[in-house]
Amino acid sequence: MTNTNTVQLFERAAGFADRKAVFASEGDFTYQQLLDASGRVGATLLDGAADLEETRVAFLVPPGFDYVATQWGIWRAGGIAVPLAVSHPRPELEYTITDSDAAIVVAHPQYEERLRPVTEDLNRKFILTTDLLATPPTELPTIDSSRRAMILYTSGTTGKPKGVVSTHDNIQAQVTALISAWGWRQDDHILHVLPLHHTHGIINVLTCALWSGAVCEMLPGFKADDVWQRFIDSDLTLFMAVPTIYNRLIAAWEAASPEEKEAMAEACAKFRLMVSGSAALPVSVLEQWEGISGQRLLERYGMTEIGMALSNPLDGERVPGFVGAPLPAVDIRLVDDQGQVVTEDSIPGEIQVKGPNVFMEYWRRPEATAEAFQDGWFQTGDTALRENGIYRILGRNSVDIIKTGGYKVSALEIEETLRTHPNIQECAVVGVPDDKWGESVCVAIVFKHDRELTLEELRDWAKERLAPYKVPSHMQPVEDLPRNAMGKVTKPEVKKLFSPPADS
Ligand code: MCA
Ligand code: AMP
Repeated sequence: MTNTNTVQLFERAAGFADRKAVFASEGDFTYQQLLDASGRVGATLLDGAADLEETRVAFLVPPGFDYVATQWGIWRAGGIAVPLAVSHPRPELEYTITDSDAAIVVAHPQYEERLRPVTEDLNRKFILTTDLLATPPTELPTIDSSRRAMILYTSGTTGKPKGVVSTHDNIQAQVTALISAWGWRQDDHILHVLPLHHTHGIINVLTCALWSGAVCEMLPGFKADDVWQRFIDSDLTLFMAVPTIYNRLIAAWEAASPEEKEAMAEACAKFRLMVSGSAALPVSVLEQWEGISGQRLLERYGMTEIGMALSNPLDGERVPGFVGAPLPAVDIRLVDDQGQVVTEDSIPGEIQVKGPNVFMEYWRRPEATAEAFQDGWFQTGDTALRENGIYRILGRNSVDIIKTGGYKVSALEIEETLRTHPNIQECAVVGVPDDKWGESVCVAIVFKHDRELTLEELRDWAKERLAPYKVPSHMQPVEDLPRNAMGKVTKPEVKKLFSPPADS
């Protein structure tokens, strides 16, 4: 791992002082304002201490200037940033705060009512962003870049989400690979519409922009009509999103008048790059988008544990259905079922990754961390093949990992929660191909005698316990779950119950 010793993001920001950094609903802010505000945040968090010494600070702040000032303030005070998701219900927030063992919880006033009671019950220090920004800046510690910087929660094949710990060096490596591959520069201006508790929104969009001295224009969330309006009205050069978002933009374009369509196409012409990732981009979507916008989407492949690993080129051919070649400083190998490294073209193998971009550990899970590596290579669980140096993703090793709307969710985690419903005897969750979401979460349920639920009742109950993207979209009541001779539920058979999806 490279050790550059200091966190360059802030040193670089001082060099862009008077340039605009963030455009948000609260206003426009320069890099100097970001440095000043994050200095105040850091001072409040330190509360007289010299260094937070990797204290976890969880924060629930909507996309905008306060989010960035809080994140930077945590980092500058020597803390570990644990972003909470604005869409999460109480049990998910509680899990993240508890598992990360966050001593401090920060909330924007709009989430005070939601978060203060949780924080008080858990006996953590609660601070509002308005109070964070009120303290005058003090001297901040020098942070060695090999230190832990961030914990992001990601679903895996076992139960509850795990905290992925990245150091400042990891973040720097992930960012600089993208800066060089995608030619980020000071005069870039990106529209940010992604959630800010995952790598795509935090690293690829926000941190790359701020590393470059560019403008990050942040919307409160994704709404297709608002995005098209920003495309038309703003001087954007870059856009990055998941396939579901491109689908939604296509649907909005289809519903527009001929004059509006003309303005939309004209707006797209000014972009220098549009990127898709987090889930497989169907070739039909790539083609439709190219027809509408004149932009061939650059598809890339990544994972929370590694940042981005493979990317189509900025210049040169972007082959539909392929995710391109390894990014700078990222080593990739494919390993077959027998554990042999694949050297020939067109033979499938698991993608394994090595490099300074690869995360440090799963938070307080040394066994899971050890299991995730083979001879120092991180095992992604994704299968791919290589043709002429470029890679095509074929799928995942585990049927229990579902990608929906760009979010990774665990079938087992959802099953565990649903089984706590008093009417549910047994259940099996699967991901089923879906035009809108990539995959949709489907559940087969054996109800306790005479205690059936409607899909709506099930969803209402589940929404109080699970993130909205984990809540099943389709449900199939069954007498028994399909099982093999060993008594294990056969997920491929469960999937068949949903083709075409059955809403009951
Ligand atoms: C939301 N809903 C869903 C889903 N999500 N229904 C089925 N499947 C889903 N996945 C439902 C909600 O329950 C709600 O239902 C209604 O849709 C609206 O919810 P809302 O939260 O407003 O959804 P949305 O705003 O329309 O969300 C669509 C979205 C969002 C904008 C595409 O899913 C999104 O931002 N996705 C990006 C995720 C992302 O950034 N992933 C990167 C992970 P009701 O109306 O009944 O209440 S990082 C990663 O993967 C790696 C590193 C990488 O390679 O990037
Ligand atoms: P996450 O754990 O949320 O970071 O999601 C990472 C997973 O998203 C990867 O392991 C892949 O399964 C999937 N993924 C990311 N980018 C792509 C892509 N371009 N094509 C197919 N799958 C992708």
